[in-house]
Amino acid sequence: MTVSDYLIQRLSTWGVSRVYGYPGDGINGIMGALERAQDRMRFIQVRHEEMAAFMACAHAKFTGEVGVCMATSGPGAIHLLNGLYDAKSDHQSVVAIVGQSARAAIGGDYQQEVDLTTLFKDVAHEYVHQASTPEQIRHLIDRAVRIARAERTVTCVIVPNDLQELDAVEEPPRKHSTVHSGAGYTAPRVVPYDADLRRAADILNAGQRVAILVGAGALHAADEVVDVADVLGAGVAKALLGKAVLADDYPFVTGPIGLLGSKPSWDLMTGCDTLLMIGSSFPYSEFLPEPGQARGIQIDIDARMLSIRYPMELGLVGDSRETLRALLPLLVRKTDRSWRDRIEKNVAEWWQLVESRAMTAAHPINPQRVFWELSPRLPDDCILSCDSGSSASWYARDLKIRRGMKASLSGTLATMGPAVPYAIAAKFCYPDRVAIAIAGDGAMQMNGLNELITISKYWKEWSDPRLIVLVLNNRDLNMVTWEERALAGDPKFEATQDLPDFPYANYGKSLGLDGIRVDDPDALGAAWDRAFAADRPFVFEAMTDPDVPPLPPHISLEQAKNFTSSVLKRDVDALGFIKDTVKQVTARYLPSRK
Ligand SMILES: Cc1ncc(C[n+]2csc(CCOP(=O)(O)OP(=O)(O)O)c2C)c(N)n1
Ligand SMILES: [Mg+2]
Repeated sequence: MTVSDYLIQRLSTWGVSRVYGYPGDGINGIMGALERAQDRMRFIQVRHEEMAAFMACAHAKFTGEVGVCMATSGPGAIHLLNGLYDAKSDHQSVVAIVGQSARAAIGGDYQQEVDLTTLFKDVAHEYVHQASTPEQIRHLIDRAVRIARAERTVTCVIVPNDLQELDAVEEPPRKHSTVHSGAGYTAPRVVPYDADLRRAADILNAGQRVAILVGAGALHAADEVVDVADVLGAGVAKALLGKAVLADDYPFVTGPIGLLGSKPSWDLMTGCDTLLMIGSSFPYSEFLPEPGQARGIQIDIDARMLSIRYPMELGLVGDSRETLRALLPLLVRKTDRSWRDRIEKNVAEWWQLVESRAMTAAHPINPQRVFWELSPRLPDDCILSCDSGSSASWYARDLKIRRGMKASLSGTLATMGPAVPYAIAAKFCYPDRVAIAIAGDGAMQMNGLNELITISKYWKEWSDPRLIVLVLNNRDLNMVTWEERALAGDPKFEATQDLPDFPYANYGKSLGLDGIRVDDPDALGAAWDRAFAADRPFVFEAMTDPDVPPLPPHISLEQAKNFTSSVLKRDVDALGFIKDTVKQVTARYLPSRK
């Protein structure tokens, strides 16, 4: 058995059965071991190492297990970085295993030699080590996996290529200066002390207008959030990564918050006197209550994330489900339901507004309509992934998620590129569930198109072959175009923003997938039906209008003035914009803090 065989064996001992990666001579030894271990370990070949890191991240997000990615030394390792930062930023357990030049060459500016310990020192700062002897492999793997799981973070093991071929040492000799590690991790039950739960209950019981904000840390606590919201007569807003915490058909769920948020979430936060934040690090404080307006309580498994967005009166370190369960018996049911009634009325009005916006004519297709038609057609247990761009606004606002679905995106890093690789990882984790990737044309041109090749390589092995890639073909880096208009008051700069057209659906077909290009809004419903009835992955290309503003409901008057003046004065798309979307930019669309 070689060091590489043992490394793979140790990963299997930890329950890892799939790695996402790309080969190279810096990891030839490990690739050889993978060939010998095919019955236990599956290698998923991507087009670019960043995609392997995205997939490992999505694997962790969708399964709760550790995700593992592999890359060769030098360029391969460097390519992993953005995907690893995505995982780190969203607190996902990912282990990266990368090659390195031979031990004898290190320090010699050797071919493909990069100081990888330093390169990964930020993204994997909780644990990054380079092996120099076979005895280390056991504890390097044990510690990398355990620390990634326990700290919900990224770790990295660097293995020089000559070391990979040496004889394995499974059990270091029992003598001075050796390390004797074991495998296995059990998550603890983390609940605050009773006295602190009581303090939290006192604050919540004293409040008359309670707002709840949930994030990814509450994904396993749906029932408890519903019960607490019911007792407290509260509304619940969802940070982007917490979209799947609660179904959108609850009348008290105000939906997304922030730049991609909803009006009822804005009203919830500006009107509350008590804020209960659960498992979220939602970054934009200006969408939370003003400091002093509300008494704040936060529950998070990680003390580092407490009281950084709002000065909380009480921060509780705890698992969201366990903590809410322990809190519930201490809460007194609010008899005055007027706050809750107001929230529910706002939510009902909001959904009408969302629908009417979706049905507003645009050229050729209003992107909101694409999502509006999709929502009722979503299969019960589908898995959604979304990219960064205007697509994320419509995903956040228009898509009605239901119980049993999973959904994720790059929440904190907000990088372009994850939608398609996340969906591919979802298909490997749950081959019997439909995956839907939602991406802009910019994201497709950046990397999604290449990953269609990965889909074409693997789809026949999935028990349900359906993976739908929705492409919003607006020939624009639209989210940024709108940010420039609204936030900076600048007109669209075509040199930076315009994208070339590309036949996404036809390209998918050329790869043996199915697809359709839709440019008629009334054809959307039938097109979705076709995509869901397909016997293979499907590229759904919607020709969407870049002049529909994906901007937030809270835009201040100053920003509104900026954008209207830029649009009016200099913007080449201004005429189309004014003609087609002036209906949407109404006073209702632009509430400002009084
Ligand atoms: C790697 C990376 N580069 C740049 C950005 C900045 N950015 C955010 S959204 C966006 C536009 C995305 O365009 P597209 O994919 O076409 O989606 P659209 O907004 O047009 O729907 C850009 C450039 C980013 N978030 N990540
Ligand atoms: Mg675009």
